[in-house]
Amino acid sequence: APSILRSDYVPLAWRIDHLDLHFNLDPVATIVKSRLRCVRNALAPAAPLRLFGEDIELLDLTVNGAQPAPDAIRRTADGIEIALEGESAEIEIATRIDPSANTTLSGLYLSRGGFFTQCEAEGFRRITFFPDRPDAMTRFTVTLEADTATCPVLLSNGNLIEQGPLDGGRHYARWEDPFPKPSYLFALVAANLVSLERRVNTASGREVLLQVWVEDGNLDRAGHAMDSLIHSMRWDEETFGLELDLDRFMIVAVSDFNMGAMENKGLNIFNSKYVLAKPDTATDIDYENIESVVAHEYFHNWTGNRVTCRDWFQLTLKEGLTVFRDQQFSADMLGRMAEAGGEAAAASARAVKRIDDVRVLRTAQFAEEAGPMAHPIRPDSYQEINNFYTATVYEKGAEVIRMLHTLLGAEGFRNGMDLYFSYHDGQAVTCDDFVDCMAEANGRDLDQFMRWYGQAGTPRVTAQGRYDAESRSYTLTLTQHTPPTPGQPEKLPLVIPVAVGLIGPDGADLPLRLQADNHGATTKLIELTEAEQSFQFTDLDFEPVPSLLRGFSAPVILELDEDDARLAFRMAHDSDAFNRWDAAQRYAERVVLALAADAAAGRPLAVPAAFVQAFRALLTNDGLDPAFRAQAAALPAEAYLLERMAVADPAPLRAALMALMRELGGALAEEWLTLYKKHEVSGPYRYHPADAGRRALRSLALKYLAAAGVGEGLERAQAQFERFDNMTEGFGALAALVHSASPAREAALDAFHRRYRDDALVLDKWFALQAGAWRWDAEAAPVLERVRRLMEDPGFSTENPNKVYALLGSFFRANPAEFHLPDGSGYVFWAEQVLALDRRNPQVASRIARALESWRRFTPEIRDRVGVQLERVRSVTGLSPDVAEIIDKALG
Ligand code: HT7
Ligand code: ZN
Repeated sequence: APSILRSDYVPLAWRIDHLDLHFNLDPVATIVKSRLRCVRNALAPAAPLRLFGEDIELLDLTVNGAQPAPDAIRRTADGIEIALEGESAEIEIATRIDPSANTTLSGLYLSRGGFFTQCEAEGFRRITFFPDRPDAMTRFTVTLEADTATCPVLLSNGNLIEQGPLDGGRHYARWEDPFPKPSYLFALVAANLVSLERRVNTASGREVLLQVWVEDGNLDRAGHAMDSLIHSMRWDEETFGLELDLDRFMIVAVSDFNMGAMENKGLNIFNSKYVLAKPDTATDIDYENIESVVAHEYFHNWTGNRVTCRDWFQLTLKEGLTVFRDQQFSADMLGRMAEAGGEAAAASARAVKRIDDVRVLRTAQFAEEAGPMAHPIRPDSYQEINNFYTATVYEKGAEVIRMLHTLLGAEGFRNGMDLYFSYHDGQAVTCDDFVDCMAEANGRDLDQFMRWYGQAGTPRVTAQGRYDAESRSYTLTLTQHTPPTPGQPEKLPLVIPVAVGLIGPDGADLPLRLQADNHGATTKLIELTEAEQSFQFTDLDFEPVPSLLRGFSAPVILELDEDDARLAFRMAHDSDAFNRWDAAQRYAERVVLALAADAAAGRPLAVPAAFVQAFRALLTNDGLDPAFRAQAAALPAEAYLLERMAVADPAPLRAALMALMRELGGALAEEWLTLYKKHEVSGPYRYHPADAGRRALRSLALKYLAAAGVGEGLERAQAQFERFDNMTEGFGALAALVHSASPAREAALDAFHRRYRDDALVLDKWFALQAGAWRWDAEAAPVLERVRRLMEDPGFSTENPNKVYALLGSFFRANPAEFHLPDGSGYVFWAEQVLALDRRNPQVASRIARALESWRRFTPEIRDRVGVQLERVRSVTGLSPDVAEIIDKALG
């Protein structure tokens, strides 16, 4: 497919200042009538009106009430062009669509008998012909007509202005959205739903109606989403002075959805996974995810909807900024909840959130940037925009915004945001517009900073320190280098904020005096702007241990030459919780990779005693919050470790991880059991970081004990599984049993299935757990056999994205050793599944296809086998542009 280039942007020749939409909803033949008021854009080159349309049938089209002359209208590959005269025109269009045949879940589709839409990025053109691009801002009026019995609830964006019965058992509702918006923010829902409602006042005293719409029977699972929405509203008022601008705000849960959720104006549509929660079906992590996704979509109302993107290359303008906002919100919420346990508990809860966010970045985004899909947070080209809702655009984009926040300070950042809204409210703008506001509000030149938007690749920062006893000074020399990425051989130096601390021999932070200033703080922000720079710290009586990039102050790989003793020292003393965790991860990574090398060479695997010692010290340090200890004692993700291997080789890596878990479980069995007993949570379940931290540490203890086959550990897991009253503990115990050689694991899986077979979201956990399972029992069959069998389970369906991600996604992404079995069976299965999925739902197929994009990093044996399957997929005719782009780039 041809590439679309950022440099090809041309403004719209015609603006649509109003759109009147009328839907006669029918599962197989929905008629959509639209009336567009078009106005010539004097600032753009003259051109015909360009309307996009895809997979829809044109029934009728008039211009100013008449049939257009045949030569005034032209069908194009992606729609219609209409030559218009004068300064304005009214176009009326009728189209027919078949929602029942729409398996892509983009445009108008059916889910469990209801009608739902998903229009970002280019789904609106699958509903009617329209200038379906984000800079076409239009006022919408929408009328919905549907069968009253099957679709008693009719929703769209904005305010409900009229509703009533119609003949033939049908009814209608008319909605008006007072704010101009691009078509990607349009939504409708016509279904049989019930709502949880709250009326609250905004900061300025306006009463607004909040609704969470779910299927009947799920109202008892809607409360947490509602609370999260109210908390989000308050936070945006307090933090950014941003208020809800509508009288009504709705969240709707749907079971079939390609992504997490969608910020349609006033009518957010959510994957039910990010709405529904009650203690016996949702884990602490589910609760946390719901809070952050509800917040994310709500925050888009300002960062995305009121100010939107000029074109899709600017996607990070709304996504990076909104992810940063949801991360800050969650950190504040967790910190606030934890405050009851004191200031240190609050700080620790925030640090744990930061660690979670960085884990995602380092695992998913670093890998993306090291592979054939590498792109800057603002890409220069794409073939299929749906492939660019990536970890780079979202997570690295959020890190870039975070760096602005760090460099400008909270107040400077807020001033920049205020200016952004004052200049651009109601507009579709670019990333430059945003950074310009930050620069202007702070009187700061951010030209060099803009390179973060255009350069792909994870920068490497190396550090070298030299202590001079005579001058009592310490010189830190930092260098930066960004490796080449596809299409970008050369990189320029970036602005990299590096938060630095220096630790004294007793483990306490030293006051920092940088030459030419005298602050004496213990963490100092330095700005690395050149390829190499030195910074001198003075008044130091000893050689310090540097603690760099505190809080992960920039999205870079920090290359440090630290020996084991120094890592153990920082594990024990670094006052920065993030860096303390990072020291533990670095040490664990070093140990695992050395064990993997031993496994590959057929040498015996022996875990260094010094590591076990450092690990024990951290684990048993009761001064540290349990949630933090659970983070620090969890080994780095397997996918991350594969990236860190010079040549990715899943089998020896898995052998190394198993050996290390067995050793840590067995050697520290007493410690794990003590921790398990000591951190029991009493009282009814509540979603709270203090309780969640205790549960996380106990689940981890069970996991290590079960891995090592410690009898008492397995008994405790079994007992916890038999008597749980919340899903976090139930699933934690089940996961421990499944990740063991214990024969009890199959019975536990069966019992869980019997109990939850009719609960789709819980069943997803059951699928994911088995697809990601390790073979602790050497006699067990390959996991692929189980995955194939589970595809036959009545609860599984390839038509539901959550099921596909849970079973197939977990197998391909979370189980590298089983996916990459030497017989190549995993790749044949992968190709079969990608091709089958692509015929129904290209977006889902493309996500699954991406599991093999980094294949060139693997061993020659693996590369040979994967290459054959990639070629097999490429050779199939009728491949979607989504999958074709991934395969072309992978093979490229
Ligand atoms: N802005 C939303 C993106 C989204 C999406 C994109 C492509 C295909 C389907 C989709 N569903 C939602 C989600 C968000 O970032 O808030
Ligand atoms: Zn978003």
